[in-house]
Amino acid sequence: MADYDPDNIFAKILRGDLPSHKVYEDDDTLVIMDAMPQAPGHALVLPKAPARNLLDAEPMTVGALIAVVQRIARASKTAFAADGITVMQFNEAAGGQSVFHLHFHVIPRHDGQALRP
Ligand code: DGP
Repeated sequence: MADYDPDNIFAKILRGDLPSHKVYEDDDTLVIMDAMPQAPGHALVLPKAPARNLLDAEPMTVGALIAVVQRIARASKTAFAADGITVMQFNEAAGGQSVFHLHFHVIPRHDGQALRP
């Protein structure tokens, strides 16, 4: 697996070098809206700690992150009057990852509506 690249897009957002639509922040975690949403309300949950993906993240980092994923999933279900929530997470290019800083997708879903590609 490649090393962590400190100049990936999410690292730049976390440093404040690039803009983002922030929806939640605490000491360990930042939540932003996805710039290419697959459905309205598509959010991304990022650890502030550098981690390329789930395969190289510290378990403590993952623990804090998943608690926020749950919090955002619950809040999104209410805020977007969703029928369900999809949580997705990809690892390495072969696994569908395109930005190499660990993140979870949290996507509000409505009955009968497919995700945008
Ligand atoms: P993936 O690495 O495949 O899990 O998905 C990366 C996601 O990041 C994808 O849904 C699009 C989103 N994205 C890419 N560039 C930016 C950006 O500059 N800002 C934000 N907010 N999202 C981005």
